Amino acid sequence: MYAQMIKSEASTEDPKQLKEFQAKIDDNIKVEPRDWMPEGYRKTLIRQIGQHAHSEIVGQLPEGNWITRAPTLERKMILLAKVQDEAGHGLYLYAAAETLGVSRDDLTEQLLSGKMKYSSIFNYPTLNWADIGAVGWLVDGAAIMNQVPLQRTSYGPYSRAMIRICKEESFHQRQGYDIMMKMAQGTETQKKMAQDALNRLWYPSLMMFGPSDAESVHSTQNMAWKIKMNTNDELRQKFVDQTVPQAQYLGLTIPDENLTWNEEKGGYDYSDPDWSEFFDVLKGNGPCNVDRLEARNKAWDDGAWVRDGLMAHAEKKRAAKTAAE
Ligand code: BYC
Repeated sequence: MYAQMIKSEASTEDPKQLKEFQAKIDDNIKVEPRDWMPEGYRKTLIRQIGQHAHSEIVGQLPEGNWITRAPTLERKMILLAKVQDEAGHGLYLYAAAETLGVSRDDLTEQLLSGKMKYSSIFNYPTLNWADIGAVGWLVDGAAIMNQVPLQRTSYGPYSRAMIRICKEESFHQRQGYDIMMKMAQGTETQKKMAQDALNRLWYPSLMMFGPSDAESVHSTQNMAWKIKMNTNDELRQKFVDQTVPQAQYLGLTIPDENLTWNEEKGGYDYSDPDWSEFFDVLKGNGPCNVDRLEARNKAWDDGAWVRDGLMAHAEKKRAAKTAAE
């Protein structure tokens, strides 16, 4: 009986179709919404794109927190534009996920109930203005490192969304670095704030790339399907190598005593983040997990009247159209 069950599950997908699908991926032909795809491919994409969309939406919270307290009108306008961009990124990504047969309401419900994840980084607080600089520099910097290769990902709608998103992310990273420059070249207190922000956000930024390759559950299959283009450790290494000279230029110190240039590998040796902290944050125990979900739930409840109004308007229009026919 059990053997039969396994057999019937395994036989639900035609080996010939699976082989043709893999050949298409290997030839770098994009998979489009109406094409046949293995169920595992579809589910994985919904998970990854959904998590990514939620990250963009929740990612507005730590920065939005500082819009009213930005130090100048110019900084306020820039931050406002950046946070609005993140909302737009969330929308492109939800739209890409919807092409896989999941509804946006479904995804939202899973975020609000805590069933679906968003990036661990957004469970850390932004305590002062220097943190806004460090978020733009490090968090958007890490996001770009991960997302530039995703422009070549195998699923067409995701890949096209990533092209648009990456254009905006590089502006985000530069605005963060610009804030850090001002702080690092400012008064002693400002420089201390910049260093303190780097100290607190460095390891959480390294965690954004996911667990080490040895611990990564999905990497092997997702790389074969080209849903993911690099391993977590490859991207983390590239991020460290890119960021160290940027910190040196700012006159700031990366909080890692083991950081040394390794001539042989052509990259820096660095200390791993505390992985027990990472897994704890994923379980919901980070400094801001509860606040973030409460804020999203409140926004959803507060927006009920808008959704009701839109539905009532659509219903009225439909009724008027039917009456006229
Ligand atoms: N946070 O097998 P693995 C942004 C989970 S930037 C939370 O390696 P995978 C933004 C993973 O989901 C951030 N969870 O997984 C920037 C899996 O758990 P489940 C968004 C994480 O998927 C600035 C488990 O750990 N970017 O939005 O192959 C401003 C095992 O990991 C994290 C993206 O989402 C994490 N850091 O690789 C505003 C990019 N890392 O689901 C907004 C697209 C791992 O099995 N995503 N997990 O329970 C990816 O490239 C991949 O999903 C990851 C993880 C590299 C993140």
